[in-house]
Amino acid sequence: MGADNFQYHDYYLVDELLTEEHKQIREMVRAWVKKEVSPIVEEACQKAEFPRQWIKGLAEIGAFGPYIPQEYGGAGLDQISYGIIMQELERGDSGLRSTASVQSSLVMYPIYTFGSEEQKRKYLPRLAKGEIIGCFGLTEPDYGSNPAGMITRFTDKGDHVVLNGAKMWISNAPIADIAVVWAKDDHGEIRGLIVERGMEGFTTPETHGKWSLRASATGELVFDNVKVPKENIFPNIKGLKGPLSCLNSARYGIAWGAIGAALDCYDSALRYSKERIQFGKPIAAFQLTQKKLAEMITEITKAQVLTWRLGVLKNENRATPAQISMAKRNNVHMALTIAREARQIHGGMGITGEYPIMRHMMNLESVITYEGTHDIHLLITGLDITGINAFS
Ligand code: TGC
Ligand code: FAD
Repeated sequence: MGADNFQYHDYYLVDELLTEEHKQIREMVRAWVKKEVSPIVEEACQKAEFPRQWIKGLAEIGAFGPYIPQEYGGAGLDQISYGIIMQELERGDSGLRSTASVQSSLVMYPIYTFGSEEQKRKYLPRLAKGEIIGCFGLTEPDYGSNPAGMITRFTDKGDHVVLNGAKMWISNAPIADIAVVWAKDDHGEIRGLIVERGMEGFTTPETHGKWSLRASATGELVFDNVKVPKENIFPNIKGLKGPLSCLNSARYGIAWGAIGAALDCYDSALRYSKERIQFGKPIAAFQLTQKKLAEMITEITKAQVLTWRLGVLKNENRATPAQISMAKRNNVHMALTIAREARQIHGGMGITGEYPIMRHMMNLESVITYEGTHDIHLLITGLDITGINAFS
């Protein structure tokens, strides 16, 4: 990739709604992304490799468990800080943000919220330091949008349980030391368990051939009569609301993150359009180019305001799951549309790794699918406003 000349855009002065601490966090994460991510992300994607050195850096900038209390190793920050971190990481690459959001929202959050004191003390500080990496197993080969139907289950054997089944499309699986797994017990009730790498019968085959999120490791979780100690089961949660609560936190982070990808595409398109001369003029001088750019900054600005407000509600514990769904759906679609338009502005150069556009565009095809597809989030809004369930 060429030099990272990214400039932030804040058309409605949303910065005035942030604290000095928020802005300092943003500068610190942005500087780390410029120094450690931008120079190697293109090659990592081309080779479909997750650069493991990012783990130490992510831990150092506080991207693992930003809002987990300090007594458990987290940074004890507010929800807007968490969002800002996700935005800056996804400005670098959605796969990088994925690694941090899975560790924070899908592994540390459930351990902190549903775990026993022993589980919290055992895992959270090490996850925050990046000494261990976690993943989150909900989706199965036959149950994606409808996780309630999952068939992975465990049987009570006295002091331990025996786990059987498989999870698919799991971010971080190939590099994970632990997996937060959602499975049914003997009564058909969904429970959460912590499965550790090294437990006999537990494997994590990597998923190859992705055209999207290539700098993020994705895999399966396969459980073949895995003996899991009972103390690894979350004591404080039963039912689908357990994993779905974790998704609220991750979807919130994605709503912020998508703005980062959109800003990177817009910024690159704006700069390119002023430099690229056709018909004796910069292409920015043509009305059709200006229409694209003006619509991009309009949509980014709307998303920035929406997401800031969601952050305030989240800080006050008032953000509803449906409000989070609306922001995730809107912002990811906005970012994907902007990536496609930015690709047009870059002409042929837009398909090369010289610019970040095509990489963001391909990544966002996953982001619009995972954590609930675009249409599932629409139906969540539909249910919220009509009271009628249109899922089944
Ligand atoms: P439903 O009957 O509506 O709900 C079952 C129970 O759950 C409660 N609930 C929630 N609780 C907390 N937060 C939410 N967002 C919740 N939504 C529902 C609900 O109140 C009920 O509680 P209770 O006490 O009555 O039992 O469930 P349903 O089976 O009809 O499904 C609803 C649906 C379709 C919306 C849901 O299953 C869904 O969201 N599907 C999408 C699946 C999904 O998002 N999977 C994501 C997998 S993880 C992932 O993609 C990680 S990518 C990570 C990365 O790399 O960044
Ligand atoms: P399906 O559920 O089969 O959906 C296919 C299509 O049907 C979609 O367009 C969907 O909107 C539509 N559809 C389904 N039901 C309805 C309905 N009722 N009404 C209207 N349309 C409907 N999962 C994890 O558990 N952990 C992870 O870490 C994780 N990481 C991922 C990383 C990547 C790169 C990807 C691609 C996925 C990841 N996932 C993960 C899985 C992800 O959450 C699922 O892919 C997603 O929930 C959709 O499930 P599915 O792929 O089975 O699609």
